[in-house]
Amino acid sequence: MKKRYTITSALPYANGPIHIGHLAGAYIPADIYSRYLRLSGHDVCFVCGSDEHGAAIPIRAKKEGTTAQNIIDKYHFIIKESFINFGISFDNYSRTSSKIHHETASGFFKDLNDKNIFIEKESDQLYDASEKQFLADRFVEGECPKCNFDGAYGDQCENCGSTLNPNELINPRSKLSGNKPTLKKTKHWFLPLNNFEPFLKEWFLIEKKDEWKSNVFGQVKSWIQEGLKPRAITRDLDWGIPVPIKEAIGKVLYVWFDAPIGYISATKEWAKREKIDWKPYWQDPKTELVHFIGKDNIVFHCIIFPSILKASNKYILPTNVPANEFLNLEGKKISTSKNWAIWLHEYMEDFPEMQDTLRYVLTANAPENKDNDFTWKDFQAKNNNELVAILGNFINRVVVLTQKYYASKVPSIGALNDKEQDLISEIYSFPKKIGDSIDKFKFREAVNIIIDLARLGNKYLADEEPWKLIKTEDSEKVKTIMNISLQICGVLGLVCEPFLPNTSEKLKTIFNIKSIEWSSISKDSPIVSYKIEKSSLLFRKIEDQEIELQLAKLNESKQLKE
Ligand code: B3M
Ligand code: ZN
Repeated sequence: MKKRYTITSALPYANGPIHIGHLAGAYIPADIYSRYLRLSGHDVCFVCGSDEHGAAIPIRAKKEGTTAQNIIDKYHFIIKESFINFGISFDNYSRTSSKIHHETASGFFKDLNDKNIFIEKESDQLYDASEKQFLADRFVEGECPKCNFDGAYGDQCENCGSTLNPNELINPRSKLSGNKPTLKKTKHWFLPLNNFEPFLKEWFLIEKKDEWKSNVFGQVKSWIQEGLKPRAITRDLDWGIPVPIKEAIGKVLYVWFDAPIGYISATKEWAKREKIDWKPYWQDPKTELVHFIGKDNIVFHCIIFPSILKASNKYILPTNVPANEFLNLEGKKISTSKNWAIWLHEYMEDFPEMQDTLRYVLTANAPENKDNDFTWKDFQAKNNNELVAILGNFINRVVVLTQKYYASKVPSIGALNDKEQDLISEIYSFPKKIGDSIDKFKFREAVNIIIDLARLGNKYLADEEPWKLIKTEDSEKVKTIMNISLQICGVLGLVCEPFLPNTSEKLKTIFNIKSIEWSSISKDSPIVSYKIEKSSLLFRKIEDQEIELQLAKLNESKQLKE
């Protein structure tokens, strides 16, 4: 049955470029999923955009001696370009500084305020007297009350993942001046999450129990069971979306209130461009809403945003939030501040034309259920031993033999014996197997199945030895062997599209085939053309030297920061 899907990837903060951890966590899986659903004939809207509010942006501006506006303008385009380079097929990549987003987010606030959902409260907040500024979220740092990590932010500890209130930090210090903050009274609007507990228990704990990934379910369950507290959704800041009521002049919406609404704004912007109605994508209960995020964003997507959507009374709730764990790099946590990262724009310079290799490695090694490690050695091994030696090698052999024996014309298939009949059935069972894994968000498993199909092809050629047979009186049989091998290449070309889009394009050109709907890939209409084209290089070997260079670069850039 054809369905409508709204798919989102976490909005990256426009305060720096993006690295492999981002790509592995929220963008590649979402892209695989979206491409697969489109190929399956579903109606898909896949959106994202830059998150341009929040404290991190003015802090970065201060550090670089520039304005917040300059920061977002610079990084929005750098990030957008990285996504284009790596083939992330967003239907729209928007930004939260857009007019449509300001209107949409203010509209949500006004609507919920009119419905008396919020509570207003005066409280003591950390204040930097020398900078004359309240210190929420990332403006303040200190020791985490839960794990004692000294470097927790006012809203979250990145070491243990706890969500925090700035007042809970031990020995807080201002990120603006380094001074010890004082306390000052201020009024804020709160979302009383405690009121949403019955809803969350019903919707989440009961309905989602068996469907969601266990790492996500476990985290959300423990938050709900610990008991939820009201959460401030306004801030005393001069960067953000002004709170649209007169009692709150000078205050802005909390970035985590407006950012997820950015998914809706991005959909509106897209629908306007496409001249279609955006509403079914967010308001039709038959639409599936799927959020792809990293594990540090779980609470916002599984508790806070669903509560906001529920309160609005018009919107659908997420069908699933297949959050990933973290990707480490060479055994250590990826860190922007320590420059322990592989930046996508730098990867592009060192490995041009090798985007699919990185997509492949990050998928085969995705931190789906637990944190995982990226190492340059493993990157090299996966490229050389899997993409080059298995997939590339099989394709190359088939192309070369077809050229040599049949001048690039596809030979016709003869009468099939039982073994060959079984083989054909097996080949055409792959798309379904791969699709089933994607449906379950098991992208590692899915990409491994693709390599298995290429393995099957290599084994077939090794077993049949057409290069020997061609010299005997059985040479007619070689036609069948090559025809079947060409069908394997054709199926590979189609099923690798969600994972390796560039490779898929090349394979479709070489084998003269067109994309067809995923479920129509069947032995009844064999995936072969009447001739093949000249081959282009699919994958190249990565030398030891290149890897040593990358390792040296990583250690060097880290030392520069220290
Ligand atoms: N910008 C946080 C992050 O990059 C945030 C995601 C927003 S998703 C609505 O971790
Ligand atoms: Zn902690």
